[in-house]
Amino acid sequence: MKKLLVIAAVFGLAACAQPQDENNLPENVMVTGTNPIFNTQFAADPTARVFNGKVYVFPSHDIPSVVTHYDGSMWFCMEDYHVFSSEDLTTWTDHGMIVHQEDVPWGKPDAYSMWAPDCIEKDGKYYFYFPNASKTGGFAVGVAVADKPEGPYEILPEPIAGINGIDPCVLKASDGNCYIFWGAGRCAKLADNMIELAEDNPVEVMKWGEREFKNVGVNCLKGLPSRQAEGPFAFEYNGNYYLTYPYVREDTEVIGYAMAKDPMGPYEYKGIIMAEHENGCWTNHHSIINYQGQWYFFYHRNDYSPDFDKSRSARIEKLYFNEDGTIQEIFPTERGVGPVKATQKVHIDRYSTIDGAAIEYINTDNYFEGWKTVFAEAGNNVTFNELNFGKKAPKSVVVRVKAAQAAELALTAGQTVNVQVPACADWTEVEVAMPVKIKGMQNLNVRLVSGADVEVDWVKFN
Ligand code: FUB
Repeated sequence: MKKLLVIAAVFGLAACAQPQDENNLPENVMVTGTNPIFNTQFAADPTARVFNGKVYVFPSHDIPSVVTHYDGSMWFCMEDYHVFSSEDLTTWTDHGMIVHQEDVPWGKPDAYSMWAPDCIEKDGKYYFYFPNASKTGGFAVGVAVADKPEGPYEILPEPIAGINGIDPCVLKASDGNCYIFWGAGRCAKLADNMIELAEDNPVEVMKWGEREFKNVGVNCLKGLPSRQAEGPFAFEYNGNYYLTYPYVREDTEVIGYAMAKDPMGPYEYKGIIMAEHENGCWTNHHSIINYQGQWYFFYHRNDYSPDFDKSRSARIEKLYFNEDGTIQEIFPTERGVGPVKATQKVHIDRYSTIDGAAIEYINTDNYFEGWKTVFAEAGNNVTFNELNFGKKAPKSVVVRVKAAQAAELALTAGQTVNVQVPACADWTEVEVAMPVKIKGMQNLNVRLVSGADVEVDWVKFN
């Protein structure tokens, strides 16, 4: 990479930036703090759980497709599961692969159908529920058991008898029972051993109301304006049970929800939590947790695969309830949740607000390289909220930039630093001494003051 020494006469100090290694983190650790939350692999259907004071995410793992659908198009392709954890929702550890299709005794070893999973703790054991294509046909739901959320997991020899379907979700209810939901509107009480359905419980006991069959699919609740439901996620809060799920409102999935006073319903449809993805990604699949007093909504979109919506990436937003227990609609953001340290590469293309600037992929041959912010003309700007400068004011700031002509950027986080950018056709790290002391939590605004067609990859304070 080309480096330039930029003399910032105004501040009297300038230096070449050193290569940056994201603070020497181990390979399995990512610092994102923005959406998507994982940048090393695709991660769909993110089921988040809080175990031992940490957030664990059990997603599906999309890989480049070797599977074709009945119409010959490329299809969902998943051969294993990884588990991720974080204490701050900013720094994520990939604990590696926990279950692989070739190790599932009852599953087809080459079906690539390891769809949306869940994990629940009971009496110190972690029960990982996963759907997979069964050797005997159709989908079944298997269980793998571990002593720790990150594994190692032991895969049980048989799937759960009585469940033919996808997308298991287990609700640990305050009545002391666990209920398993799956597929399009099924629910059953789990036996105490967590690996069988309770004997006195038939498989389809969900009091959905009268089912309606239409030529477009199955309606799961009478009066529910849905045509198909999958990916159920049930939880309990404040005396209410919530059944949240994707369904097709028009052409692609939204996330809607219903509420009940009993874990097994009847659930009454309440509305939308998240509308269709604007980019046309057909699926959405989510989970909801309360972590340290804040509710979070995990979901997915095909950010790192804009041309193929079966390769998806996990994202997070904050979720809020109304006083009557209903849920406020959530809108996808790039910024996601959690403060980001100013000493890390701050990818301002994951903005909180944007005015005039445009966001583009850095490398369309490798979308995992992420995005850049393009400032076409003076005045274009973006703001990145919750940037933590800590107690020690940084001495310099580095901007990774390309510029068609010499330009000036203004970086404002309470106080302003002006960065003179030379014309540079290749990515260049321009470092400028800080003329002001910036500390604490700030919102950073980056504005093009003069020049045109300036691209910024990231900003980092040293
Ligand atoms: O990831 C495969 C399937 O796509 C999931 O099981 C569905 O919920 C949808 O997200």
